[in-house]
Amino acid sequence: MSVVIRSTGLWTPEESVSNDELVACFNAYVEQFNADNADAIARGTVEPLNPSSSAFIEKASGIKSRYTIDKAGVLDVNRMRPRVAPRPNEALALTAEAGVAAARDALAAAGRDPKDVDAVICSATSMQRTYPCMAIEMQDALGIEGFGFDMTVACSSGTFGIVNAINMIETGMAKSVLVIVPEITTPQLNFRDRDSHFIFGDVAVAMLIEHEDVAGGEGWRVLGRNMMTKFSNNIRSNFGFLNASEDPEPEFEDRYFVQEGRKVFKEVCPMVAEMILSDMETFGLTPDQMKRLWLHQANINMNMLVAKKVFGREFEVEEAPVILDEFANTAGAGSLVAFHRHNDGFAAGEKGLICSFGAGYSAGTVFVEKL
Ligand code: CO8
Repeated sequence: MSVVIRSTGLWTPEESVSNDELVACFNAYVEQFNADNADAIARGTVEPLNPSSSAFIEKASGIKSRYTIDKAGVLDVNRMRPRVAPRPNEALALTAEAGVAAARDALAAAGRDPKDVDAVICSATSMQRTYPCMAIEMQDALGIEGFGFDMTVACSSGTFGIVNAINMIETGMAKSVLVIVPEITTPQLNFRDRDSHFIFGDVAVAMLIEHEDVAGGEGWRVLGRNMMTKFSNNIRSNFGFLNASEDPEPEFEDRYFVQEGRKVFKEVCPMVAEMILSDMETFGLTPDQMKRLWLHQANINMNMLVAKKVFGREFEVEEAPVILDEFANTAGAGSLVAFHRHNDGFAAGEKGLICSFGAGYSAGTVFVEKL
């Protein structure tokens, strides 16, 4: 194969929320709810809410903090959602701004001019709007010619975006493609839901994918890639364009992220480990050749399980790096951010795997080798 991951770029919001800050707000909400509903709770007609805990969050998920586009709104007990100022159509959209910053970082890392890029793929869990495409707005802001389009595959948005870029380069449609993954997740999260209020954070990551002919011997050669999907309702959001026409309009809770976390854990881990091992066989690779696994970042315990099954042994933390502590789950961006942050120390020829998994279910693999 003659396709190369040439460089990566990252954008993070300025503000971060610690578990303790998030839990203090959640617990203040619980106290207020239980006080407001004391009579109904005493009559048994309303269930009391239970408090959250930082210790639970860290142990169950590995998350210690998360970036957000608006800390004050998230931590305001009377609001508990980020505050987003509407922008005029003439201004760059919020998610486009995040994506453009990550893309500029990736271009600078490779010393590339926007004119060197042929196409932009914006791939993320949710798009800020349906049209015009976010990718086309970012393409325009960056000054890239050619074309752009949006795509979405929840947590596998990043890897599926990379695979699309690889396919376009292999078929000769493009020599250089920017994959941009702006994951602004906190507005999609119900911060009043104890089971999930801690899970997500905001970030944007970008990857410049090039034909080896123009990559100048730098970057990571793609050795193989695969995509897999299997329908499941265990991670779902019913947010969509039909909401406004539904009578009655769906409740707040139904438009946001909900999951059966335990079921996801049990079903996805074996599915992904099997996929990785089978893909390795297909591409003539073996687990002992994998110096590092940049896995999807939803839950540290999931990653430990998947990595142990893949390696077939105990492993060191740097062999399957975790960014959950700082970023939390960043949906489709997670495995790409892990790669961005932890791809040091590779000699030419050493190999690794970028792998995502999540809602859909969906899973994607991209095997790479350092040039
Ligand atoms: N504080 C304290 N205790 C709690 C809390 C809390 N916040 N929440 C639950 N508990 C309690 C429960 O009540 C339960 O108590 P009991 O045993 O008395 O019933 C106990 O803790 C254990 O609860 P769980 O069994 O639910 O806890 P788990 O150990 O399973 O951990 C997790 C919960 C962390 C959710 C875990 O199941 C998990 O991470 N599973 C995998 C989830 C996953 O990978 N999901 C992928 C989602 S990401 C994705 O696909 C992208 C979708 C698009 C996102 C779009 C952006 C928003």
